Amino acid sequence: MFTELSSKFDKIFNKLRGYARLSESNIKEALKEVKVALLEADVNYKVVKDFISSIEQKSLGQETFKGVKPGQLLIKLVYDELVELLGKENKPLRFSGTEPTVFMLTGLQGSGKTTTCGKIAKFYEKKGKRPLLVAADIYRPAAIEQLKILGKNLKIPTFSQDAKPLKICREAFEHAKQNGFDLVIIDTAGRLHIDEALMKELAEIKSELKPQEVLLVVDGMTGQDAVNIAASFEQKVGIDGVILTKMDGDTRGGAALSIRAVSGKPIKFIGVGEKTDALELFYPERIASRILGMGDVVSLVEKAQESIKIEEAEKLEKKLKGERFTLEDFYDQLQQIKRMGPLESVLGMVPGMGKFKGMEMDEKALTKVEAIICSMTKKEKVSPNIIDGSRRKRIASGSGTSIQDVNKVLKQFAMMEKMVKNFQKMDLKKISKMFSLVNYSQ
Ligand SMILES: Nc1nc2c(ncn2[C@@H]2O[C@H](COP(=O)(O)OP(=O)(O)OP(=O)(O)O)[C@@H](O)[C@H]2O)c(=O)[nH]1
Ligand SMILES: [Mg+2]
Repeated sequence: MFTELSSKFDKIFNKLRGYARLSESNIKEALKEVKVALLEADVNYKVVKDFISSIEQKSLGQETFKGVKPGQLLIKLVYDELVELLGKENKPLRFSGTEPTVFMLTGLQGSGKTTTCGKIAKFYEKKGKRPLLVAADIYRPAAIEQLKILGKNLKIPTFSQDAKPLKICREAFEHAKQNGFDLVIIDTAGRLHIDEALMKELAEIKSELKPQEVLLVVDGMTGQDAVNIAASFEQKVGIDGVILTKMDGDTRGGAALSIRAVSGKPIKFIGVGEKTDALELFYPERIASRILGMGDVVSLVEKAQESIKIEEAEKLEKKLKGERFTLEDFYDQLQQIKRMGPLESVLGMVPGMGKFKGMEMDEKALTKVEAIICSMTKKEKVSPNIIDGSRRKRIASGSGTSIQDVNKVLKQFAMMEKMVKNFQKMDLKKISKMFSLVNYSQ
């Protein structure tokens, strides 16, 4: 399932995995490749366009987290968007409260209606239902026989009659009521293309039997054509959901990824083989993981997103509550702020911090700061004012930097210290909230 798309995604994201930072052009490039991969998988063009622009927007203001590389974060964004596209969550089939429940399966010829009727019957029998299969395809020779054989193999009763489909369905419903069946599954006739007479017949059965679910069975290999099929059936009959079959084959993914977004109809089940138990409830999250093949990365990012807020809030709170603010803390704080988002925008929120505007906060600069701080003695880290000219020279040579670099760090530290003092005067809750560290209103 989705093997081609999966391996393309794998290639695209593997390139990003190693990067410590991602530039805008890295992201753009990767998203362009994602776009091509989706189009090649025959996903509807408009769906692809919206998909990419949504990720682009979200990736702009994205925070980074401890232990999570930007490439991994982008994978998570793509994953979230896939889940959204696939319909977020599984929508269970509806059941009637008192009378027998009716499911009606419709679709083009050979899409897998009859097979899926059997699968669904088995699926719900296992859950304690008493299903009755109804043979309402009187047009294709041997169609009734096919359902009967299927029912016999599954040990599930089949209802058939030498009559028109509407009458068969009506009688089947009565039969179910009389004989304690609580689930009526109607197998309707296939059509090669959208055929007015047959559509009318389906609409009649629907309005008479009032099924809890009218399900459109679509061959998963159809690609984005599935969208047109769904639109026709919706217009002429009205459908509640979609079942995609033959997903075990080498489907490109176009049908699965387009149909929900364009038709608004949820995918409820997928058929994954010819055997009668080859039916799965459709879970968008599982499918997105399968497509991306990166469940590990997704859960890593999710975990980091959860833990970071609590952990950082506790740390910051402790510092602000009165412990001495040292140069080591300074280093920690710089990294924290870096993770919170673009430095300029964070500092822009702090009164009197305009001086920091435009300050570069790249990985290299941080490494320098770290080296400089590491070359100081413990005493110096706590009271940097004792660092005189000769010590500055020693620290510079010890850290492989220049005296100017050391001076710069000490100056930045002094500013940071002032900022912390400002913080201490402010309400702690407000500060944490400002950095979105904890939501105190919860
Ligand atoms: N591999 C695979 N084959 C499937 C799946 N579902 C159905 N098929 C096969 O698709 C073919 C057509 O299935 P049917 O159930 O007869 O399709 P139908 O929609 O009832 O066809 P008509 O009654 O002619 O309109 C059969 O050979 C099935 O075994 C599936 O999920 N995976
Ligand atoms: Mg059939």
